[in-house]
Amino acid sequence: MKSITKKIVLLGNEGVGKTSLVKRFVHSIFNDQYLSTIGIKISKKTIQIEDTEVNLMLWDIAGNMMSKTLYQNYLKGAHGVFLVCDGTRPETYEAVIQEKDMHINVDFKESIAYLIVNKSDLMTEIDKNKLESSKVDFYTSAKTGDNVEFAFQRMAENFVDTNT
Ligand SMILES: Nc1nc2c(ncn2[C@@H]2O[C@H](COP(=O)(O)OP(=O)(O)OP(=O)(O)O)[C@@H](O)[C@H]2O)c(=O)[nH]1
Ligand SMILES: [Mg+2]
Repeated sequence: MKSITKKIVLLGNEGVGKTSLVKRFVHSIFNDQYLSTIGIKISKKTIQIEDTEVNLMLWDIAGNMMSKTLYQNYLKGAHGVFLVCDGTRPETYEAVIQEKDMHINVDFKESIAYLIVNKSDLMTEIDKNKLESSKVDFYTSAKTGDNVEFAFQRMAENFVDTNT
């Protein structure tokens, strides 16, 4: 079997659920407690797509790092970027839209960037109407697990050349 290794970075403000998404995807667990990430945490999960083993290196970057220039370094060599916001906090959505349009799509053009609106389990119709749905790639809930595996799977599929 073919084996490839890809780096995926998760970005977004504090408390939007980046660590929770990784834990849900990698370990199938969820915790209501909020333990802010310090710096960066790297996790690994291997999934199989067709005849390819895809090793995903997941770089979970603390939200409070986003204001610091140091965090640019962590993006280097990223094959994929998940920009994560909290669907109940519009300011976190504005922040990732800005980050995606002004920075990721400009300085990291070669990486695939997806926008995730997390905490869909808490979202009301009013919350949904505040977001421009055309800019959203996935609505997820790390709590219920809704769409989480699907989002990572979709990302991984980009890395696999299905013609070979
Ligand atoms: N209801 C609900 N709560 C969530 C969801 N995802 C995360 N949370 C909660 O939101 C809080 C923050 O989650 P984290 O995963 O720690 O957020 P983070 O983005 O890693 O935060 P930083 O590490 O500070 O950048 C925790 O209390 C989680 O339990 C979700 O989909 N639904
Ligand atoms: Mg975290």
